[in-house]
This record gives sequence, C-alpha cells and structure tokens, in this order.
Amino acid sequence: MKERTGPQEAQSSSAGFFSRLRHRLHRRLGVGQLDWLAGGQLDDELAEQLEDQLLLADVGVDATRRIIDGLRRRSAKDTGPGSESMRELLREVLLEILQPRAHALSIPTAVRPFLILMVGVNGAGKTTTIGKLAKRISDQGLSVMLAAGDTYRAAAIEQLQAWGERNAIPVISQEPGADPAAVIFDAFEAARARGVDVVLADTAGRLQTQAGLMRELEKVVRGAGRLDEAAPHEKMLVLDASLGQNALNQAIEFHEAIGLTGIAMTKLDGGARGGILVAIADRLDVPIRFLGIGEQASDMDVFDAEQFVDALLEPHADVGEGST
Ligand SMILES: Nc1nc2c(ncn2[C@@H]2O[C@H](COP(=O)(O)OP(=O)(O)OP(=O)(O)O)[C@@H](O)[C@H]2O)c(=O)[nH]1
Ligand SMILES: [Mg+2]
Repeated sequence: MKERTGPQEAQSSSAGFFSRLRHRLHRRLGVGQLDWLAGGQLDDELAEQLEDQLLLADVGVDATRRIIDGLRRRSAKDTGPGSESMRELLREVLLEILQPRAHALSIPTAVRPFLILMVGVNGAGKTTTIGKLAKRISDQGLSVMLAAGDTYRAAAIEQLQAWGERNAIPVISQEPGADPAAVIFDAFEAARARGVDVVLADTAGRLQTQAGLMRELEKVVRGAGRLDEAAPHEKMLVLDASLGQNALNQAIEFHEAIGLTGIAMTKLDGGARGGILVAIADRLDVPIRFLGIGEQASDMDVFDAEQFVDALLEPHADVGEGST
C-alpha cells in the first residue's frame, strides 16, 4: 500500500464554489423583508411572517417550529442596546441545526478498497455525482474504480463509462439485466485484487416506496459485506434539492432501509429552495457530504454549513447572475 500520512478527507469548500453557490441558489430565504426586525423582539406578527418565509423556502413544519422557538428564546435574552440583529440570531439558529451535519467524507488509509455505494431515486444525480466524486478523489492521488451497478438501462452503463473515460478511471460492468449485487461484488473483489483505493458503485434509480427494489439494495449491501464486513464503507444518498419536502421523505425511508452514512444534495442551482437541507439536517442524524450546483465536475464541493447559511440568508437583491 502507498504511504499516506492520515485519512484522506475531502477539503473544506473553496471560496470559488461559495461564490457560485451564492449566485446559483435562486430560492433562498426571503430575509430581505426581515431586515426591519433588526435588534427588535420577535413578536407574534413577526414570528408569523418569518414562519411563512421558512415554509416557503422548504424548511418544513418541524424545523420551522424549532427555528422560531430558538429565535424567541434568544431574542428574549438579548435585548440590550448592542443586541444582535434578528438576522444574526437567525444565522446562529440555522447553524445550530446544520453545523452538526457538516462532516466531510473521510477515506481512512487502513480501509482498502473503500467502497462507496450511491443510492437514490431516478434522476437524482447519482451517476453524475459519482463522476464528480471520482474526479475529486483521483485528483487527491487515490486510485478509483467505478462499478456499473445500474444494470436496468444500457444507457446508464455508457453514461458511467463516459465519466470513466474522461478521467481515465476503469469501469467494471456486466450486461444490462445482470444482478446489481453481483456486479458490485465483482468490482469490489477486482479492486481488492488490483490494489485500488476507492470503488464508487452506481445503482439504478428507485423510489423509496418500491419495496422490492429497496430489498435489492439490502442485497447489494449484504453482498459487499461478505468481502469486508464494514463495506459498503459509505452509503450515500443522492437527493435532488428541487424535490422539496419529498426529498425529506426519501432521506427518511432510504435511511430506514439501508442505514445511510452520507447525503449528497444536487441541483441547488435550479429551482430548488435551499431550506430543504435545513429540514433534513433537523430530522436526520446523517452527515451532509456534498452539494451539487451544476452538471460539470467542478460543480460540486464539500458541504460547509457557514457558507451555506450565508448563501441562504443572502438578500435576493445582492445577487447578480440569474437572480430572477
Ligand atoms: N443543474 C444540475 N443538474 C444536475 C446536477 N446533478 C446532476 N444533474 C443532471 O441531472 C440529470 C440526471 O443526472 P444523473 O446523474 O443521470 O441521475 P441518476 O440519479 O443517475 O439518474 P438515474 O440513473 O436515471 O436514476 C442529468 O442531466 C445531470 O446532468 C446538479 O447539481 N445540477
Ligand atoms: Mg444513473
């Protein structure tokens, strides 16, 4: 095995990514209207208006209630002349929910091959996220292999192969219709034989309500566990942020089925309302690993809670590019 100093961790999110996130996240919290709360008490009328804004931003009923309660407590304590503005208090409360979920994916040197299984509903961005992640990991100096575990569509295998070719990364695949558990098992075994560091396994899209397909995922997990009982070392759910509250249901049910260890949130550049991330962070104790803001490899970065909250709280008027 190659010499390494410690676990490989995806670095914190870059300044360039943050600026693109700020520009591309169109539907943030409408806190421009909350500026007049500055320094004041959160009375019932203001609380109601804030509640509307949070619900509109997809924060969801439970997390919204928790945020309003948190603000009430803080604003009651903090009314002196130098008191923080309500916006700053809101920032703190949001960070309290999101910060504990900001754990970068760690690939310990002792675990080889490190198997990452990508799951999610149809079209969430699994294959694209694998492509982006494969490039990111191989740029960090680790060898990567892709496993074409979506055997339902021939096009899915080709899509993965295209990402592989672009980044000179081998792809293990079988015929369309093959058993995904067998494809992923074989790739994992091949990676072990060849001394590959990281295997990224694609799977077909499935709805969390399709019991048969969810059982198929459990079989994939059990299969990998026969080679290494800790595998898959990462079970990452890819979530399309534009699905709103439905993304929360997906996260809950995939977590129940296979025990997620990470979440990648895609399409924060589209019509998504970023508040869904707050809802998920509030409801599930699963690390949020990556954010996707476009289709290119560079359009993904590590989830950074502070940067995300700042983008969420950015007044709409400050935003140039495509802010309408
Ligand atoms: N705008 C935008 N598009 C994205 C993002 N991530 C993925 N996409 C696009 O979303 C579409 C679906 O992505 P895929 O990676 O094929 O999704 P998938 O989950 O593998 O889909 P299935 O294999 O059909 O289940 C593609 O057109 C991607 O380019 C993102 O962060 N932003
Ligand atoms: Mg796919």
